[in-house]
Order: sequence, then structure tokens, then C-alpha cells
Amino acid sequence: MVTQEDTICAIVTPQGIGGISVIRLSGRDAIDIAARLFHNKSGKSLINAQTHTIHYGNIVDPVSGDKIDEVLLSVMRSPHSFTCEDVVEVSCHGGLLVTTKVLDTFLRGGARLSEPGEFTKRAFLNGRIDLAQAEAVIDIINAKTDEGLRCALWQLYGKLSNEINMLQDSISSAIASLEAYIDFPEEDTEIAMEEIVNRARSVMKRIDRLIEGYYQWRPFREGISTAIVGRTNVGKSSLLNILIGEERAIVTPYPGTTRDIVDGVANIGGIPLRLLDTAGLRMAKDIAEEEGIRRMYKAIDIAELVLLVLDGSNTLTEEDNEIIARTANKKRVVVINKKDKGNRIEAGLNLQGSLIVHTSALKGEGIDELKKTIRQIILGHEGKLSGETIVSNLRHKTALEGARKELNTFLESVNQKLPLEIQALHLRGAVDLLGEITGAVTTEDILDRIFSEFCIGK
Ligand SMILES: Nc1nc2c(ncn2[C@@H]2O[C@H](COP(=O)(O)OP(=O)(O)OP(=O)(O)O)[C@@H](O)[C@H]2O)c(=O)[nH]1
Ligand SMILES: [Mg+2]
Repeated sequence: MVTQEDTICAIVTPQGIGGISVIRLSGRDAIDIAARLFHNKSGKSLINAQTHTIHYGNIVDPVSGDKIDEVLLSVMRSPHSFTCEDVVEVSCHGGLLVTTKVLDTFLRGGARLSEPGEFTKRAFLNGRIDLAQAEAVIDIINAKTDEGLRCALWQLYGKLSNEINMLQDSISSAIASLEAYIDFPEEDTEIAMEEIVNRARSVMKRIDRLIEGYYQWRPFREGISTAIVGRTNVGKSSLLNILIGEERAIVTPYPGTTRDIVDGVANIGGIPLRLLDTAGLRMAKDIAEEEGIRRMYKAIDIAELVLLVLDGSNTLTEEDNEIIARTANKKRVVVINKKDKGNRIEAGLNLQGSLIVHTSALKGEGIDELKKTIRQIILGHEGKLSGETIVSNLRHKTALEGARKELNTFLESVNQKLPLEIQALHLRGAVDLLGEITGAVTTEDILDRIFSEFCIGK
């Protein structure tokens, strides 16, 4: 275990008023510091407390002897704790002031305020979890949908790490065979090379699947920015409201209702669709509307997906055609709305193979079909997800791409009959890059970048 010099401390529950707040201490002196500041109702000192025991008493100011709060305190001894170090967790009353006072007492008692992610970083440095699992902790905290959470949990349970370790082992054994030929060149190299090459190829295939999975899962993790656009009064705001399930945007029978961007998140079968409802296109009546339309065009530019809304109960207008043209190169779904009022639009439509859905935002009709179509256009298939190991992190994907490149260069070096030492070098490069995912190979720089994304107390 890597023993950290100092004992860290932080409030680990959200800042605010609640039933209880939890303050965590971790490090060599955690139990000593707590023992000096905690008066156990049972009269026993914490110094000899067994691991995984809970104690009832008061936190007391060591100078004035004043009681600060009545608390429950749990003791988890190394290595059976989140960080693998001695950990003390204090559940105090959930007021902002009292929590801060308890924290301050521990800081004055010799602990240091933890940095963001420092508890998790210690768990990694002490070997309790690997880097991919540490990153899964952030993903669990940030997960917005069941699928995102499921993916993060898989990573935390070590499914990805196991897979990466297997691939590393496979290449390492290829390196061992190659090195055997470097040492004993008289052996029959031809046959053995074939086996090494096949091994590299099958690892590459597996890496390809993992990278493919990254693209498949990215929407679940990051969501898709989606602009709802069209001319005025076609039902864009009504559509936003029905997709997010609340009356977020104002809807009126009058064209030009929405001026500024209104946003909301819809859950489309586990994909967080980050929707931007925009001002409808028409000849602007004032400066505010003009600015609204400018923002609508900007929303089209930045959105990954566009829901182009048309009023199916009317014939096409100039504005409709303008927006159709402006979104022609975007990934888009054409929503022909107001289907409850009849269909007068189709004749003049030329939508270049776009996906079209007929809806009535007023009556809630066609919405399930729309959701299905959105999911399909995002995932590029029926939306069935494989139950395989998932790569959802850009850093992991980049390392996989690097490893794949090294394996490819290895295959080229075999074809070119380059010296075996050079061939082995590329295989080793691939192993190292895979090692970056789990943290078997890492730098202080990578660690700082990863753990700075955490909040304090995690
Ligand atoms: N019959 C019918 N009316 C609808 C439908 N969808 C929306 N409306 C009505 O159309 C009018 C305009 O709806 P909005 O959702 O405000 O339209 P919008 O596109 O956001 O309009 P702007 O913000 O002005 O650009 C309201 O009276 C809605 O109730 C629909 O599917 N059928
Ligand atoms: Mg609107």
C-alpha cells in the first residue's frame, strides 16, 4: 500500500440543509484525530475501536471543551475501506453551519481539506480499484439515464478492466514467443510467426469492436444536442413540452410566441436528448425577434440533430422551404405536425430521403413513433444494444486507437520482414497503451487530469 503522509477530510454529502451530513476522514491519523475530538457516550476511546463499528457521542472543541454536535461515528480500518486507509465517517446534523463547524474542528485537529477526487485517487493509488474503475465513479455520479448508469456500473465492477487485461495478456504472450525467436533464431520461425500474427489480428478485431461500442454508447453518456426548428406556429414548443413531459415553453395560438431559446432534456429510450426550442422563422417584427431567429440559425449550426417541424395541415410556405434548405446537410428528422387537422402538405415536399414522422403534438399522437425514429437515426440501427463490454470514455477510446495503430504497424513490420526487435517494439507499444486504460501505465499528468474532474469529497 502507498501510505499517504497526511490525513484528508471533507464533507462528502451535498452542501445544503438535510437530515444528516457526512464528513469523512481518511489517512494514517484518521482514528487518532477523531479520538481526540470525539467524546464517546460509552466512555470508551476510539483508539481501540474495531473496524466497521459505529459509535455514538459528541464532537467537542478541544480548546473550549464546548460540544459542537451530537453524532454517529463509524470506524473502518485499513485496508477495508473506500481508500484502503483508516477511514472515519461522522454523521452529524445536516445544517450548513454545524457541518462546517465539525469539518473545521477536524481541520484544526490535524487533518487537511481533501482535493477534488482525492479519496478516489487514494483508492486507486492503494490498488483497491484501477483507473478505469475510478473513472466509473465519476460516471456513476454524472449518470442521467438508466443506461448511462448501467454502463458506469459495468466499468466499476471491472468488466472493462478484465477485458483490457485479457488483451494485454494475449499480446504479452505473443511478445514472449517473439523474444524466444530473437534468442533462438534457428527455431522454425515461419510457423510461430503465423501464430503471433493471428494473435495480433484477433486482438485488433476485439479492439475494433470496443471502439465501435464507444460510438454506440456515446449518446447514452453525453446526450445529443437537438434543435427544434421550423417556421412560426407549426408546434415546435408544443413538441418540446410533450417530449420532455412538462410545460416548459409557452404555447399560444399566435405566431412568434417563442423568442429566445428554451431548453429541456427528453429521455429517448435512455438517450438524453438535449433539446433547444427556437424562435419560428418569419419576417421578424422587431429586434428581439430578429435576434431570436439569428439564435435559431446558430442552434442549427451547433446541433447534432435537427427536428424540422412542418405544419401538415397547410401547404408549404417560403419559410418552410428556407428551413428545409438550411437543414439539408444536417442529421434530421422531419416532423409533420398537426396531423389531426388533415394533410395538405405532402404534394410539394421534396425531402431527399429524410426520415419523416407524422405527429399531433396537441393530441399526443405519433410521439412514440417519433421517439423510435430519433433513436434509430442516432444509433444507426433499430437501437438494440449489445450486452458486451462497453467503452464510454474518450480517454479509453483514444488509448484503444493508439494500441490498434501499434498492432497495425507490427503487422506491416512483419510483412516488410523488419528485424524481430522492431516488431516486438510495436507489440510492447500496444501493451503500454492498453495499460493506460487501467492505469497499469500512467503518469502524474494523466492522474491529475482525471481526478480534477471529481468533486471535493469523492
Ligand atoms: N391542431 C393542432 N394544433 C397544434 C398542434 N401542435 C401545436 N398546435 C397549436 O399550434 C399553436 C402553436 O403552437 P406552438 O407550439 O406555440 O408553435 P411554435 O412552433 O412553437 O410557434 P412559435 O413559437 O410562434 O414559432 C398552438 O395553438 C398549439 O396549440 C397539433 O398537433 N395539432
Ligand atoms: Mg414556440
